Amino acid sequence: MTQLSDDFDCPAAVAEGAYWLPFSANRRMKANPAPRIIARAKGPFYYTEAGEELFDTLSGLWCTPLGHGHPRIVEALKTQAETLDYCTAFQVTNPVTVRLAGRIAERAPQGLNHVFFANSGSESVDTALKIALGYHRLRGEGNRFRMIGREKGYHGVGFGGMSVGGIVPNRKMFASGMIPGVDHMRHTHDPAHMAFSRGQPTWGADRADDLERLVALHDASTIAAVIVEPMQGSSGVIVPPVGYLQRLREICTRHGILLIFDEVITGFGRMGANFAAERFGVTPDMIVFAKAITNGVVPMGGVIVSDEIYNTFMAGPPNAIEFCHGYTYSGHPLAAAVAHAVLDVMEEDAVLERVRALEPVLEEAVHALRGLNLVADIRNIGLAAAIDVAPVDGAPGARGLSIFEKGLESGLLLRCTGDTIAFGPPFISTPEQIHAMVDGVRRLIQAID
Ligand code: PXG
Ligand code: PLP
Repeated sequence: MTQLSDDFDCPAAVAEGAYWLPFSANRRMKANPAPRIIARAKGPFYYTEAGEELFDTLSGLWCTPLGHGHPRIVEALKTQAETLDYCTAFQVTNPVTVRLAGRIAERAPQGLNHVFFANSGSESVDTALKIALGYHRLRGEGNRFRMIGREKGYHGVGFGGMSVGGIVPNRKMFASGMIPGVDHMRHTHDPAHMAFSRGQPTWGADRADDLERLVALHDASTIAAVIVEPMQGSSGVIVPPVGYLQRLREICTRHGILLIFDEVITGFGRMGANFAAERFGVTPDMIVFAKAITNGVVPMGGVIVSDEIYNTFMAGPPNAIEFCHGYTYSGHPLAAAVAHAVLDVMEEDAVLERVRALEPVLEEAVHALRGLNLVADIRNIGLAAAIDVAPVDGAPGARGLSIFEKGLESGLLLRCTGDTIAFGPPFISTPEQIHAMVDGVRRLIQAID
């Protein structure tokens, strides 16, 4: 099966450096590559070249919730590759992709009925921002060009996404390339008021009033859209306070500002619902999705837009291209076929019910670490949780890195950003696997205390 000869020395090749890893400490990895080279995966486990089994604590990068090597998905991929492996996306289409748009719209909140496909979260975010600009321009409100993001937000790495994003290391190197007119609301994480919250914190809804402050500063007539992750994933599972998203929705509606939910992590089950919009009872004007829609098997992302937005674009001259935007691989048939299999599995195996049943298991497990010396905060919602480990004075991130590396030696592939450990276990995890994952992390934290 493999195209690699048996004598390919992967650790040596990594150390040599032809491959530049994304978002990675390349030199640290090159110093000791072997434990980090994954050879295969099955269900909720990875296996290293050396044969070590690693529990996939973040479902890939939040993208493989149905586990690896799912037979239904593999079958769909093979069949589609034999039937239609690629289809031009501009001016023609194919039934697999068309049907998928309908199935996604059926699962989206009422009124969000139109899907534009891209191939990653980053592309999908930039697509949503461009739709917002186009929408206002078509309505004769071209002065609405500002985008409002939020501190600690992650919206990918495109120029638009990094500009509305609020993660400092992702911004500072590229500060000169930020798109103009972006401002940021404050984030909602304040341990003084909400440490060790289970589910939604009760404090913090009025952080949404920050949007009113920015509207007063810039004037609503200059603001196109507000983009937020309903639950901030990358910056460590920051859960929206009760009433916060509702208040954002009210303010946006009052001022004619589009509300975009970036559901790249929360979409397709992570919150125990198809979308966080449903879980939190707030309907945005656009939903950005990616990741879980294809279980990570083939890249796909997209934007679900309201009838109002779609109809605004569809009102021009009948033969005109309404939206001069799209990707060579938009709506790729292999990705679409895989997405159908994902939606089939989610329905037939009652996956959302399973996530809802696992939510209290994960909640109990992680909050049991409260009281450990180094644990500063614990948060959870849906099948997502995070633990903040107190940083070493003068060396932020050192404990996180140490926990990550020790995890590899004890059967856990962990996601540590800074000193925060995030958990997004596969939906197919057993309660025992979730307890074992958290117990493993308990031992790792105790070991560095
Ligand atoms: N929006 C959100 C909310 C995301 O979480 C993106 C956009 C960008 O998607 P792409 O497919 O372009 O990477 C993301 C991606 C982590 C982690 O450790 C999270 C992401 C990616 C990698 C790691 O939490 N989110
Ligand atoms: N660069 C060049 C030279 C291209 O021809 C294209 C697409 O035709 C792109 C970039 C964009 O690639 P994609 O459509 O895969 O985003």
